[in-house]
Amino acid sequence: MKIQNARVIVTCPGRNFVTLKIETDQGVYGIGDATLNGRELSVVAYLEEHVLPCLIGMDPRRIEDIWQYLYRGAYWRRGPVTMSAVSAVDTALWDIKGKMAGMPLYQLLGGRSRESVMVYGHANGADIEETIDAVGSYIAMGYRAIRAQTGIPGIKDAYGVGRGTLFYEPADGTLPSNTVWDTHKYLTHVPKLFEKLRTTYGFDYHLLHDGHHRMTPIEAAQLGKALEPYRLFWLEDATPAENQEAFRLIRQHTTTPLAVGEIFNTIWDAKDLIQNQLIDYIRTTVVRAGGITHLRRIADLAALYQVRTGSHGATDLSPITMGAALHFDTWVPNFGIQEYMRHTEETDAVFPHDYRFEAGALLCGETPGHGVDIDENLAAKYPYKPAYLPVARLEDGTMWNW
Ligand code: GCO
Ligand code: MG
Repeated sequence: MKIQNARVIVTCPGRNFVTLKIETDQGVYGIGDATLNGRELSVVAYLEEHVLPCLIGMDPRRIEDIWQYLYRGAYWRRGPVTMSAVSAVDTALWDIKGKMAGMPLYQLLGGRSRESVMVYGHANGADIEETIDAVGSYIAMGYRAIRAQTGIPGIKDAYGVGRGTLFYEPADGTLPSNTVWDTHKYLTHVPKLFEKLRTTYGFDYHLLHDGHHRMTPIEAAQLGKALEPYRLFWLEDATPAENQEAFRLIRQHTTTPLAVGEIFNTIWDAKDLIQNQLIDYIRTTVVRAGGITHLRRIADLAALYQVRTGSHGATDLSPITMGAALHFDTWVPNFGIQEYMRHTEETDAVFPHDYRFEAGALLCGETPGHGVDIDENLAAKYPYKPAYLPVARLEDGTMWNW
């Protein structure tokens, strides 16, 4: 069996998605997500110029060997562009293997560990009252876990608050837009949101919050401590994790569970965090961290230290990543939760899939492979449009983390 053809499809049904399609000499094909928000075309070039020519003629059944070939063989390891490309190849090959075996992906991984995958949705509002209402509407939709973000008085365009509620995710403009940040104002305001949420809805629902890399370790420690009475499921990206040791300081001061890793590419980004038990949830996902093959290694390391998974599932990852992640989640023994920011109807139409939402959970389907396809004719109707995430500056103009 040989890889006969491999090509990249770029489509923008509301936002940009990069898809790799690998075709075999036996008529079976597989698809993988290669989307890197705001840097999409760099992965297209990496795949087209440097990866796809090597794949032609290879045996698509040799997933592990091809992974090692692309990782070790490149000499230049890791990094978001490389690893998004490796992930796309790996995901497409697992899709092919599933189709060849006539089995859904989770069966190939070792079978079902749970009946459904608990997800969390995104509730946000311009102020506390709006966020409270948004959480209420997620509860009405059946969610059992909800991430809550709110606008902060005195901060224009705070992270996590924006146009529309269900499909929120800012990536607009041909150049990044500017936002302003002030951690002092944020730290004063956010505990009030969670106090109000618990008074309104009680403790039967899981609440989550994303700090989006804005705080220093000691500020994150203060927030974690202030939120303890409201028993969060997790506080995410409390501080940037380039220095994994930074989490030790947060950990020393608070029992609020910590999650990090949506921007990690490999097990090395998470190794110290996991081995020193500095986090509770690891957020790596299929498209960012080397596909199913590498994600499994990260999850297995995490399991040794009672760290659970909580895969990134924002709308800048295509339904292919969501589909593959759900098979992974259905199998992985140390599953925690799965993020689920809904894709728009246009996106869902371009990527027909068999997963479905039910009672606060997602269920992967039984279609062989990962269960997600691409309608290429429809995809062609939505050409690529440059779109960037915003940037953030402090009030005095200093560049900060968005
Ligand atoms: C999350 C995230 C995302 C990111 C986005 C960047 O927790 O869902 O932080 O919303 O901002 O994926 O492209
Ligand atoms: Mg996040």
